[in-house]
Amino acid sequence: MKISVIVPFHKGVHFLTDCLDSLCDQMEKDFEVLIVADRVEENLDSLLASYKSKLQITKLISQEEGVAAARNLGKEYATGEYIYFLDSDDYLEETTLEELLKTAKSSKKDFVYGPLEYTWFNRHIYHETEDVDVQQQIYTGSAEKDLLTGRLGLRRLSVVNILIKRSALAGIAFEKLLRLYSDIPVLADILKKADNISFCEKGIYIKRFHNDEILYPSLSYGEFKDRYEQLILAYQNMKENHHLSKKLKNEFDEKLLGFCHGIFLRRFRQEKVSDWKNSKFSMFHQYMKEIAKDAASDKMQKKVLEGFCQNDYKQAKKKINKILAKEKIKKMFTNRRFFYRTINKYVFERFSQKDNWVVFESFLGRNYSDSPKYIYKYLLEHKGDKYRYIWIINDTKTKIPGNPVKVKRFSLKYFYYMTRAKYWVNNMRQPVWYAKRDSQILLETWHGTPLKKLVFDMDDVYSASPTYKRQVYSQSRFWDYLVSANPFSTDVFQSCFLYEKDKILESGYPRNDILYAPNKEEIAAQIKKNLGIPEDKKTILYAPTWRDDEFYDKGQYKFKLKLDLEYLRKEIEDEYVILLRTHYFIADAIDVTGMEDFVFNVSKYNDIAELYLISDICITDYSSVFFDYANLRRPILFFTYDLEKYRDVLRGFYISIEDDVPGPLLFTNEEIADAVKNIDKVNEQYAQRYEEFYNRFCCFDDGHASQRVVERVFDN
Ligand code: C2G
Repeated sequence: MKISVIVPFHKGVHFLTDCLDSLCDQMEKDFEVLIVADRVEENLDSLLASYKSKLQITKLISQEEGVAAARNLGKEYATGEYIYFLDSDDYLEETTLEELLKTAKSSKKDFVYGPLEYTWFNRHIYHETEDVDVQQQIYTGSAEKDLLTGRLGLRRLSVVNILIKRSALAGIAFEKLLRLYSDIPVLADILKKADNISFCEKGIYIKRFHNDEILYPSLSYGEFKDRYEQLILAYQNMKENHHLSKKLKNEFDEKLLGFCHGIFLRRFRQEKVSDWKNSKFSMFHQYMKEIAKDAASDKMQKKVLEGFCQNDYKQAKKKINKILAKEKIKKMFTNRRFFYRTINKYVFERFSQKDNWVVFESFLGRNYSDSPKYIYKYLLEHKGDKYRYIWIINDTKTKIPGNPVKVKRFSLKYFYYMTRAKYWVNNMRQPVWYAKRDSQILLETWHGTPLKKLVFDMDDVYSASPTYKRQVYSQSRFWDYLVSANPFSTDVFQSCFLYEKDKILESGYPRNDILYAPNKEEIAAQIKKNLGIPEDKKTILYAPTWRDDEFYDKGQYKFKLKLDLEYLRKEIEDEYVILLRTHYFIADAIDVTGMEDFVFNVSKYNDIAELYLISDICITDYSSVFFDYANLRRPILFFTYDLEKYRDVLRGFYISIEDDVPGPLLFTNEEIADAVKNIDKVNEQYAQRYEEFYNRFCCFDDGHASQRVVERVFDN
């Protein structure tokens, strides 16, 4: 046996699948895989069984916790001439093992290492997508530089991707006490044999960052509360048992100082608990004393270091406050939002809370719409003056009944009202940095029954920032109530937001109340009139969603209209007009000049629910629009010209779009014209499915959702 690949495994079979697939695809075939299971709760055995015919796998069960013990156990059972550490969340190029082995043979060295590439993505996206973000480090061929000082920070020091002669590892073991940094002393031992190490440029290893630090935190980047204590342990261990090279000492110094500095700023200064001021401060003092002065990268770090060295908490705090105050003042004059936030913190937060103030926000202040609008209307009608109402609306000229206070999002007034109001009603996520106070109540209505997979149900987040999952997690912890439109949403919200069931309001969507209004015909006639739509024409609403991969900038998405308006005009203009409604993320304005009598661009229209009411047919795609529209029991057509890409590459759906949706999937303009002309036939064909869909997704809505929400949240 040439190589023993040791893979410690604790959590995340989806990661491990990528890892094992990449082992199956190795050009080099002479290796065994030792999977060391460390407190595994998932079904590892069935996964391993599926690789039985492709890989020579042995499963070992670690009796002790942690990666160090797992690697030691793997090493004990290894029979290969070489040992190779691979982490279960990472994967290899097809030629990695082959190349490393080639170099080992030609150089006759006991240790051969290759480069690491860092990515946020799974193997599929990494290999298939051209613009996938990959981070690389420059490799020089000098082992100490490449494995130690060249890697950005201690977190990246790792024994993975080093092919090691098993005999050369005799006497070297991972220290089990070092939960987060056990690689470092082993690396230090390896580096002592610097002239026995060789570099193989083509032996590439793909190290995967985790975009889900909540369910699957990685050891190196997860948020571990005791990271700095772990660092100190590693520091001690290195000092006592290993020779600490000057470079490594500097690296430790900088890291240790960085950590202490960060902790000092956040914890020591804020917390009233004296533990941090006394015993912990002194504990850090001991280690900081040994840190070289030049490890401090700026003035503030220097002061922190001095404070720690003198073991004088008060002095350190005073000096730092002075520097911080100066920095803050400078920032206040250059960054308006920061200025407002500072005023908010030092002024507004001191004012009393107003128990009868309610702040509403819909689609980030873009319009007066969606469930917040209908909850507001209900409150206004039934509670009137009992509450003071505030709308966050970027166009403050928007007409809103009841004369509420209107404020622009992130204006000074916004902070004033948000901080003082007891209630926040929102249909999207609130800013990450705006922490709600315990006494405030955040009613999250969300903005659609989920079709596209969301947050924790998404494997890789293609378009969002890699820290998206962590952000949504912390934001959703502040939601006191979450509105659900159907039992299906209730289930999904529990998994996609990791949200508790008893805080979910199974009320139906307030925004759909209008679809059940007794006078909806009258309302519709009025809306049609306001929009100038000829009375004798029927209307088709085209409301597509956005595409994750087509954008200019954050939140600024492109949209290329695939609906052939000229063609449709020829085919259906006698009977119909089209209402064109792009998603609120779309920045492109669609030009309908010359077609004003056939196409009405209603992309800027405040409330899509009103547009549903005046439409005889709805055409959409992967938008949650159809869940709401189905309440009207009117025909829905799906223009899914890019179905495969959207479903398989960009998102993944919760339901089967082929089998569950209440209308036909259409791929060309001809099919659309045909379906519209034969709409009765379509209705007949889909009657049964529509019924099932309606019962499944529209079962809570009955025109009284706002009332149920208000009773639960405000009357409680
Ligand atoms: N919407 C709209 N116009 C469109 C598309 C959508 O006004 N052309 C509104 C609808 O109210 C819809 C909501 O925006 O329900 C959300 O739009 P989706 O297309 O479903 O997409 P997304 O913003 O990604 O939200 O759980 C729901 C999801 O998060 C979907």
